[in-house]
Amino acid sequence: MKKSNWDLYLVTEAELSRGRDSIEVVKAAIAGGIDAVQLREKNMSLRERFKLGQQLKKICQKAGVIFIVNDRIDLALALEADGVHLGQSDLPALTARQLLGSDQILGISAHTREEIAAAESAGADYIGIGAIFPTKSKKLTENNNGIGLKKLAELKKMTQLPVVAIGGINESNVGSVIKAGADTIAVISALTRADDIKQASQKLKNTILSTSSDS
Ligand code: 3NM
Repeated sequence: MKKSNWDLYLVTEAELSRGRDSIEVVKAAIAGGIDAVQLREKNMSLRERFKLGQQLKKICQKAGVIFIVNDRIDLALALEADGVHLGQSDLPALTARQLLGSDQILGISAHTREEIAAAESAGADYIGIGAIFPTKSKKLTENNNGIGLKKLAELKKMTQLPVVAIGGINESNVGSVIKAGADTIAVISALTRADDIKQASQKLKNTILSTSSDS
């Protein structure tokens, strides 16, 4: 993936952060070693996300952490983010790539061989796969139990691109997700709901690194 290897990717959601704002959450998670941040905040207006994004981008940039915007290519461009993450109901990946140019990171959520192939040919930099396990952080449209590790491993074999796994991942199951083939782990609640976000980030990252070096 562009701009270094990512192990741990925090997706922000202030409503799931136990009263803490996403700036506090991101700062603590950066202190704990996360590699990338995605501005999500589904319940904020575009203007609110823009204002928060301006601050998060500065914090990430200073720390050398990748800053990605979820869903909205216009917001990613306005914030001069490092990239954008799009789902299958957002603007098409090819359009996003044309708007971004070649230097920015384009992440695409994909669930099938066809979606992975389309993302690849549009110039995606990584494939997002989820939800791996049940999650309360997002209403799942398909399998409420998550796709599971076997399906993750199958999808991983269909692409040369780095795979970012998301959905219900925490300290106790992250090793199995890495072993199933995930290159990067994305989480909301494992960090946003942690008592000590810095410590939780350190632990999760260490488990990812030690599992990766074993396999
Ligand atoms: N996307 P948690 S699952 C934001 O399946 C998101 O694409 C998913 O939150 C997908 O780490 C999900 O708390 C929620 O389970 C991730």
